[in-house]
Amino acid sequence: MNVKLFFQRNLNFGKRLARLHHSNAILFFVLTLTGFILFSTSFRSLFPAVRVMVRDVHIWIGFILCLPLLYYLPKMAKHLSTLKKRKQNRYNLYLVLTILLLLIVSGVFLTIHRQFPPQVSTAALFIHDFATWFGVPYVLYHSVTRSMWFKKLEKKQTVPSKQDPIEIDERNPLYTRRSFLRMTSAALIFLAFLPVISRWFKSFMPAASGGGPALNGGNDLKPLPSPNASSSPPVGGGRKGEFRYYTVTEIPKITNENFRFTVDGLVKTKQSYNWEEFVKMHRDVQVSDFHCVTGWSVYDVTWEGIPLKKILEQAELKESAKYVKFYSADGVYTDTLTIKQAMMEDAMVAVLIDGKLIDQKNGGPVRLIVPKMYAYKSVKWLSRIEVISHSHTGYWEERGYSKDAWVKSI
Ligand SMILES: Nc1nc2c(c(=O)[nH]1)N[C@H]1C(S)=C(S)[C@@H](COP(=O)(O)O)O[C@H]1N2
Ligand SMILES: [Mo]
Repeated sequence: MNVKLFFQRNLNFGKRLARLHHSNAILFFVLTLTGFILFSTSFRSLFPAVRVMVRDVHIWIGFILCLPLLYYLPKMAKHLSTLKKRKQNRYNLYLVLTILLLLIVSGVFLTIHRQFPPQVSTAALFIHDFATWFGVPYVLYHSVTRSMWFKKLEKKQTVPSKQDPIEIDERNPLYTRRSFLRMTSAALIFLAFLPVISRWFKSFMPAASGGGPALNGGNDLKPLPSPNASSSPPVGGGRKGEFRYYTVTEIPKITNENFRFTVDGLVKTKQSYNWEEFVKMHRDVQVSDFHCVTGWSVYDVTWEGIPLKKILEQAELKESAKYVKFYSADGVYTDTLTIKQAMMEDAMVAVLIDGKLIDQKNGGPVRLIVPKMYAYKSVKWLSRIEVISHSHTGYWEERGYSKDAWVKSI
């Protein structure tokens, strides 16, 4: 082939790749941004109304990002042939493609995770997180070190003259300046991500708590309930996985003064307990899994508390009773179950987790758990149960979450 033509073609090919690379970079940036927003717990309370929209945008951009990739893949062999002598660039390419593939495949599974038992989303979320914590800093490093600004910084004062070809070897000051700048950027980016990455790693370590006296969990209540024998040590062997603590308000602090637990509405005998009375109620122990609809789960949690069924039976439902509405002491969060759902054996007003008083940030001292449903049904800082005749739309359902909260079982 004509040599000139060959170079001409390769040049065009290169230009097209560069353009592709550019649009991908923008999409990747928006994906990273929406991804962090979804991951952030403070965003839930700041802009709860747009949470579901941000999720959909994230998913759609993920799909759109597949298009340039599909366009690129058939041309990959050709691209690789232009990188024959550039080992570094080739490795970079393999690494970026692997990260993208992991993110896309796990992202697809996270999008449709409700079709599968929770173990699928546990695995998919792990891969999605892993690829993010390694991929995003890497891509960031890549874009910083290849930016015009950085290139200028590298060449500052060291370029002898425009005509001289720059020889890069270990004795050239440009080389040391360059590696110094690159190492510094790598270190800075790594440091910036260290807190999240280490927190993520820690979430896979066994819970540090174990043994010792029951703590007050951040709230201020006396007396502390003494755990059942099967609760401490927990029959479930201790929970596996970490909760991601969510709230849509300031975390309420519960004390003997402000604690109230009431059951009212369409019941024959209204119930109202202060803390001293509440801790005297008979509690059962159960081991169950806890699933958030965003994909994370905590397995084998040993809960101790009062079965919801018992509480409702004690209050005696009126004929007109159809739904049960749950109120949080945060003053904002609510959700509902039908009477039939509320009568499920494992729906529980929980007080202890793995033999300890439930942490304040975990919804303590008293939270609802509905193991067969996604945890947005499990109202934290539960303070009131109202039996009603009309349906009520819960906090997150009001903001786009599905009314069907059932978790698919194996
Ligand atoms: N009061 C209140 N209850 C709540 C929430 C909340 O924000 N406020 N979030 C729900 C959601 S979506 C989940 S996944 C679980 C999270 O429980 P955790 O924060 O103890 O992990 O609580 C549920 N109950
Ligand atoms: Mo959730």
